[in-house]
Amino acid sequence: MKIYLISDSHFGSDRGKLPSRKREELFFEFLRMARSDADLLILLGDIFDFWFEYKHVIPGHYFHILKELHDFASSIETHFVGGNHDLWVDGFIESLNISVHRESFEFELDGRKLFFAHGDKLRNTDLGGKTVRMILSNKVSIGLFSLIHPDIAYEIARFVSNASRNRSSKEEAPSNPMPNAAVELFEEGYSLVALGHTHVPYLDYWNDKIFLSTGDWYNVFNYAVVTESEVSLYWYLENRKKTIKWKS
Ligand SMILES: [Mn+2]
Repeated sequence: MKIYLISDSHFGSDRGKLPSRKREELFFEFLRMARSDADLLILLGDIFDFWFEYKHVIPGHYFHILKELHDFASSIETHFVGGNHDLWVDGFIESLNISVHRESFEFELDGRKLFFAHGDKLRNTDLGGKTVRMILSNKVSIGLFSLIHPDIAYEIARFVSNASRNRSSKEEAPSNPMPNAAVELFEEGYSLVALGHTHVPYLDYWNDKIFLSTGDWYNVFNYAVVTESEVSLYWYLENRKKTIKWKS
């Protein structure tokens, strides 16, 4: 069994290492590769720099991504875990055959309990990131936000989201890439804790357990693969990877 993971592509934002359209093309390449190899794909948050669902409107600039994801999900089981930029989903993503998890996703592989979340809630996140999640998780603000014309709403979101990203890249360059909350999860019995959000790729042991930070598809271009025997973190553009084997 091969579980593929990818996070933090922030599609729609042109502030990454490459413009969004170029990152999307690379992502489609990645999907084609994963299609012939993966048994399961987990989109671990902040795939979209901003995602908001209206009753009658879907954002046109995401059309190609949505189409590719729909095609992919029709043959490979696909899960979407909400990030702080894209947790407001209300049926449309599900209509693409993708399972949606607002907070986290758990999976059992070969008797091991695996925990997947975007991770912003497990860290002391910056104010901007919190603001976006707050807007996107509160029923009243969602209701109010949905009254704004979508073109204006997406401009507001772009502004807030840029502010959030700038601040997180300054504040969150984590000297310790593993948040304390991960230790609690390990102590609860999880063998793997996999998080996104920091944009810092990291894979290492915590005692006999494994902590994975999925990096990003924004500046570094990472993805990860979990199997019954090992966990690998890939640097797609550099054609390199780090692999560690399960200890127990
Ligand atoms: Mn994030």
